[in-house]
Amino acid sequence: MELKDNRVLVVGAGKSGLAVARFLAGKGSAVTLTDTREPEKFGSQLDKLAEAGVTLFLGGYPGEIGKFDLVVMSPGVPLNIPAVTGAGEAGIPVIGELELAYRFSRAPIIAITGTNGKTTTTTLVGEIFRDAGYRVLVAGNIGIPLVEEVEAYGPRDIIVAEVSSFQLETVDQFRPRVGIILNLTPDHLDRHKDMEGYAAAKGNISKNQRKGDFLVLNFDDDLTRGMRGQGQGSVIFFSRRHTLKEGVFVHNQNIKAVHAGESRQVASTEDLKIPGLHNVENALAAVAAGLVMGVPETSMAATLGRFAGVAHRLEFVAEIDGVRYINDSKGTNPDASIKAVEAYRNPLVIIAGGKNKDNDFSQFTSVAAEKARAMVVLGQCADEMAGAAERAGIKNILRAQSFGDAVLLARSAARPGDVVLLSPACASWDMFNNFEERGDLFKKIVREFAGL
Ligand code: UMA
Repeated sequence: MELKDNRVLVVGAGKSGLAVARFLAGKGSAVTLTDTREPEKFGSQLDKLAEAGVTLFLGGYPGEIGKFDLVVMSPGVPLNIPAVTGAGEAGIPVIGELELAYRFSRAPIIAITGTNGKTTTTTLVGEIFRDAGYRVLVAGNIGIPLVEEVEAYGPRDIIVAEVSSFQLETVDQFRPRVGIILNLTPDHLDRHKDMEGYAAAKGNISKNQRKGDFLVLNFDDDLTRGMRGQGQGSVIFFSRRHTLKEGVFVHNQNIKAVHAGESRQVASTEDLKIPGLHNVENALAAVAAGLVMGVPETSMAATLGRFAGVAHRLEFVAEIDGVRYINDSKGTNPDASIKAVEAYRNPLVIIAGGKNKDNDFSQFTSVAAEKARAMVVLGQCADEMAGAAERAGIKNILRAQSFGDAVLLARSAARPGDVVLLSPACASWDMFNNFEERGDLFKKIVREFAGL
């Protein structure tokens, strides 16, 4: 990809856009970085970029798209903003950071998408390959823009990339050696309009795959089971519920892998440290990736036996007066939060609410009603969440005025033996910059309770 002296518009100056601007400036492009945020919101963060010759256009977008040769979008910026809608007509390519990074990658890529479980599976796959002796880059939607590190990894290394539907919407040639689609349930419908649009974006993970590549799909999920038709990669199914002729599945509480005429027993599901049935599925998908890349099953078994999960996903924070506090701030949609609720047997005090992404909460609240001693609602969609909780029969619904208030209310509602579960079923963007900030504040408050 020729970048020298190319005039590139980078849209969005968050993690992704900043990394792209730096990368392109390093390649000698004439970069304009634009963002709707006003300059004063950035502090001194952009000074270095300006010094490196990047033109900043903040507080709005430049009007004239025709003066650019390429547009690189940040994943969080919708593709229909007026500033870039003319690009297609003018023959100016519009790509995202994932595509740009791909063009400079030399290591095989294992790309992981799905509505839920992406971060856990990506981290676990990274650990599987690290334990097997590979040099591994774990990056992407997980928080490290791929473009930042991609050139430091060669053909003998492995790149494990968490990829979101937003990132997959702007790929062109992106071709992972192994693509994984974990599951598909409604999410980001405010951006993708409907499930069809959302599934189409996810499906882009496999569209350029060729013979010798693999597409790992969840056999138990009606939507992903049907996604086998795209691209030329071989499909490897995983299943928690069915015994498969070929693929990775659970049989008598054992993870079994049947591939290329060989049957292997990998590990017992009892040995998994990560809680919940959804995490069994994540483990199956990770094993499938290891299997097709030739990682020995003994090595995978060792990794599965010690991997304890990731921050903000069913993360244990502290036990105070017999009450366990769990940070599941990464529960940013109803389906993720349903899985969180299902992972516990104890009575729960659930903290939920935030920015709704056009989701319906009724299924979440009816699953929650089976275990909820109380639900604390907060954020922009507090009324909607409270309404759904009431209809589902949750008796004790508490309204929080602030995030700190929510944690205090949860603490006073909980009894010894209960679990206080922060799993909002919503994005954090009404009160925080991201779910990490929300989870970090939760942990800070809980640790203060505990005097830690
Ligand atoms: N902005 C605009 N115009 C808009 C919208 C945003 O100018 O219409 C600007 C904002 O003012 C802000 C910047 O764009 O300055 C933010 O860009 P971004 O939303 O793309 O966020 P980044 O900080 O670049 O982080 C992105 C991913 N964010 C999103 O997809 C929303 C991060 O995923 C990812 O870790 C990071 O790139 C590195 O690759 C986070 C996420 O929430 C974890 N992902 C969603 C999810 O997992 O559900 C998809």
